[in-house]
Amino acid sequence: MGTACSNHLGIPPAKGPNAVGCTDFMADHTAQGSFFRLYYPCQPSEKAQQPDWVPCVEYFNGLADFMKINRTLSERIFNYLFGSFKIPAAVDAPFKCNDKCPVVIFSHGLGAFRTLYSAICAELASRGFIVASVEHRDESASATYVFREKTASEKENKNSPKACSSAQDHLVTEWMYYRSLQRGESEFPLRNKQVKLRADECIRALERLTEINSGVPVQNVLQTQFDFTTLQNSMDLCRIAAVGHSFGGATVIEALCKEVKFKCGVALDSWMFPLDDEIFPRVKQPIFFINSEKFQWAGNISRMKKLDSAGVQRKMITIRGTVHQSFPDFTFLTGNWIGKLMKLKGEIDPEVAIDLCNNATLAFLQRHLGLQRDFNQWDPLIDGQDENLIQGTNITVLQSPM
Ligand code: 8U6
Repeated sequence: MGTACSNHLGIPPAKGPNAVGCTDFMADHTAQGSFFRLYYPCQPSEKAQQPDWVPCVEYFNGLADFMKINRTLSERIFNYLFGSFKIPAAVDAPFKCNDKCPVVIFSHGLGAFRTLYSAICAELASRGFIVASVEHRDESASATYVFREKTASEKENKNSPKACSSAQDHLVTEWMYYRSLQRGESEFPLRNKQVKLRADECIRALERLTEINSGVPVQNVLQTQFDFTTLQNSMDLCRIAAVGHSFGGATVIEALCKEVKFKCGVALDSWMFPLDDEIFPRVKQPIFFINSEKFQWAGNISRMKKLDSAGVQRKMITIRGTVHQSFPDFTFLTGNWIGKLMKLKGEIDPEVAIDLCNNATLAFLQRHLGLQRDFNQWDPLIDGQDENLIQGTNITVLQSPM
């Protein structure tokens, strides 16, 4: 990949006490399997290698499709501008076991994929969480891949095409790209079907983690150097949360409804449209809505407020000067002019915004997972107490009778 003019730009390193390791996991190899990037506390090391932020060009092609721009040109531009960024974590570094780690399942937005939220996921891992950032196979990711068995002729042919990641010899990569809405197709049925698939994928990721924790041998289709058996008995499976952005925020709510093992959820600038109205009264776990200033509208907020009920903690804050894309990593990787033009940046310093988001998230997770840590230092953020926060929302909602 190219070398970019990226001197001062980059994904901010995590601020917690642990070094962060990062690996990829896939089981089984089909679209019905589970695929996630795992962030975890690791042993510190001088010579640690950092993983590529965007693992291969197919993801840039997918982003071009999602943005409805020409692939050939954009592949070069994307690769030049963004192709050499690294994630602030160490590839396949050895796991550091201290106490049992609480677990977070992370769900990405429409047209995104598993690697684009590393500033959030790495921060949680540096604070002691094991974080699985799922890559969804519901055709809402810009790009993702599965494997299929080689045909007889492919088995004879020795020079197999260059793959994004190495898998077993008998498998070949098959790419799966974003599916946009067809002409005349109504959106709700598609998004509603997708949000259910997405929730199932979050639950499946949790099942794979549970197996890894119990020491059941689970085969990683990807050939990484990370030894998953070192994660045996490392997880606190009574302390599991779901976190997601945009479509991933809706996924969090659907997943909480379907699986009570999720003890709480954090929905970042959630897009509520994909959800059935029936699920709002059925979700019993605490939910924290962290919104951007620019993205929200009355209809979306009123659906969030439908989750309010007596006896359950539902919190909402808005980060001043943020836009919808203040949560994915792209916000750190362009200059101010381009960033604002492309709506990747708002008025606020993106690092200040992500710190508020991460610290408020940590305080909420401590409160509702019952952690014994120092994240309660950020309790005021949950109630919007900061000059860059608004308690609740900046949107005026005419509350309709429920
Ligand atoms: C502009 C999401 C770029 C860019 C993303 C815009 C986006 C981008 C990279 C793709 C998807 N950050 N998902 C210039 N809009 C690079 C250069 O990569 C985030 C990013 C990011 S999302 C989202 C969902 C829908 C839409 C926009 C973002 O959930 O934040 C529409 C029209 O659907």
